[in-house]
Amino acid sequence: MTASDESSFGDFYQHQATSAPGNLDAFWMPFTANRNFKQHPRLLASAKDMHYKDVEGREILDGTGGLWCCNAGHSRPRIVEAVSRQIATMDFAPTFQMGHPLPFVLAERLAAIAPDPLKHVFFTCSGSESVDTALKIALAYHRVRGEGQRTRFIGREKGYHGVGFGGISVGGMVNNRKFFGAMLPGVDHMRHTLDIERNGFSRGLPKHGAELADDLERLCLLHDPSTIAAVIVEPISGSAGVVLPPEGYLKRLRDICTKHGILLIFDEVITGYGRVGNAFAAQRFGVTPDMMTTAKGLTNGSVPMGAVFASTQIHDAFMHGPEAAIEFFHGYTYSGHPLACAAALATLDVYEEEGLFNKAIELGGYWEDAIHNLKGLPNVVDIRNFGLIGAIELAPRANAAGVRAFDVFNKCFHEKNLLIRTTGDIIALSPPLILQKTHIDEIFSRLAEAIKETA
Ligand code: PXG
Repeated sequence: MTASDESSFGDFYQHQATSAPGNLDAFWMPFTANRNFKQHPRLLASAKDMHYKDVEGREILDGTGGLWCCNAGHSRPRIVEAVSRQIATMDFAPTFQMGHPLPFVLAERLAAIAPDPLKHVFFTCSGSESVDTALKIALAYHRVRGEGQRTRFIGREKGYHGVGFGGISVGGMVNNRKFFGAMLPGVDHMRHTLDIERNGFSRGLPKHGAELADDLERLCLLHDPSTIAAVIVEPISGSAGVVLPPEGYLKRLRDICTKHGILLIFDEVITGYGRVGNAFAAQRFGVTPDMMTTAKGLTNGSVPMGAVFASTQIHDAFMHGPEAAIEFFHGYTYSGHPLACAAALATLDVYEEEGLFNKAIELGGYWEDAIHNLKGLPNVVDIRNFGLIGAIELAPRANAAGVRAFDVFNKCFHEKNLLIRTTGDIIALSPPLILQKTHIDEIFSRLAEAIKETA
């Protein structure tokens, strides 16, 4: 890029920033209060390591890793170079009845960091597609084995599994469901595990609630286990405001699934790639599912990509019948896209070289102490943490749910130069794993000020 290119980009962003709100109208923004945003835009223009810069050049500390995805920090040269090189070499290649080396190389690298026996990888373009892919694999797996009557899925209240029809059906966030009709048939839900009364201000995993896994036994009694294809849960749910699994809960779910021949899917879209220490939460918690859905940190957020990990047993069940026949009628034009593969391979190099899968363990204690220091600030009703994830729950204002946290979010962005994320009245934090203790201090001192200054 030449100097004049750079300045014209600067002008471009400047122009955007000062545009009349009407000019921002064409982009119908996702999961955004569009009219409010367009009155008071928050526009980012560049990013490097732990920081964004907004269109006015103000440096903003990233407390959210973009949207839980930039685990290695922003615009890492190795990833930039890999993607640049790849687009100049081969922009696209089909993976339907054709191939190119990159997705094979990447799948092998991923299989090497995944828990046994999750050694087969199906590529998608997002977390939502990963979830729908895993649900379809589950149905088809049972069918190819002669158990086609297993058609039900079990999700969980407060679950978030993206926005496809499969994902919202097994998901448990009411606003993501209520507008969209009947969704998939044959889905039931377990109760969520958030219990502030018993577990408020827990450090790490909450002590109470492993018995909530027995909801699955009840649903097995209600529907008969032979009708259930799969259970899908996030090891830690993110979007609903960081809901942690009580100690022993995930192991209990695993045992019930195994007992009844039900597949267990961990949706690791936010917990994967080092967010909680180890490559995946499955490893950190010592509980192995039959499939894992991932995205986000896979490419450090740089190029859209998702990956579904399936066990050898699942994969091999499809590899029967005539050799010239397609075994699984599913895939995306961009499954194994060259740019995404190049980005993911470079990302894995950075994770490995910098030991980033250990950071959430190395810094977890410091992070935990720092976030729990916010106890006692005005309106703080709970604090939750695990790995390099944190949540601060605020009391809602009367008749104005979500507004208090949104005010804190705006204050952080505009006045404290800190990017946080809120859902309802919960502040969620998921910083890049490259952060240092000084960044942790900065995040929580700026956030504490914002909470104190917000009525
Ligand atoms: N599963 C889980 C567990 C997720 O967290 C998805 C699936 C869907 O991924 P895609 O790539 O289709 O968006 C997600 C996405 C937030 C937030 O702030 C979380 C997500 C996306 C946007 C915001 O909590 N998670």
